[in-house]
Amino acid sequence: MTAQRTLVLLKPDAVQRSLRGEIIRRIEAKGYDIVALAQRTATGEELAAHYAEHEGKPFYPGLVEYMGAAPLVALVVEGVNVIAGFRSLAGATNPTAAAPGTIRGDLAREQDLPVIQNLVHGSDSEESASREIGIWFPELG
Ligand code: YYY
Ligand code: MG
Repeated sequence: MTAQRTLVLLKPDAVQRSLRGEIIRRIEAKGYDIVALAQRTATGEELAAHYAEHEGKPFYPGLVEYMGAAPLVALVVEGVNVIAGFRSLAGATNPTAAAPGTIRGDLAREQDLPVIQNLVHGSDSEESASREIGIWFPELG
């Protein structure tokens, strides 16, 4: 397997809870390389493109609202098999199900909210990674 790139987001809850350093530490400690990093408040256009696969689902409006309400950090992370590898570091979508040792399992918790706040996003396939890197870092796309 040759090196891959994946698109990671440190979601607004990660920024608000000052967990950027802790999450980036885990990515670097694993041995992955951060090749791009930017903090900003996402636009509606970026979020509509990023979450197009979820449009129409019950959690979609809450998801887009939460993701756009405060700054997030977008990163491009590189390494061998990093797409699957980062999703292993992140853990399951629902923080209750996420295993201890993972970012979501250790640092997030389920809450009574319309959307799951789970700190991070990671691309789920090579196709998604290339599409998502093009949304957040057009200069790398
Ligand atoms: O890839 P991943 O982030 O683990 O989950 P997705 O199924 O792609 O969903 C994207 C995002 O939407 C998830 O991180 C939280 C939110 N969400 C939700 O609030 N409620 C669900 N039932 C499913 C997903
Ligand atoms: Mg996903």
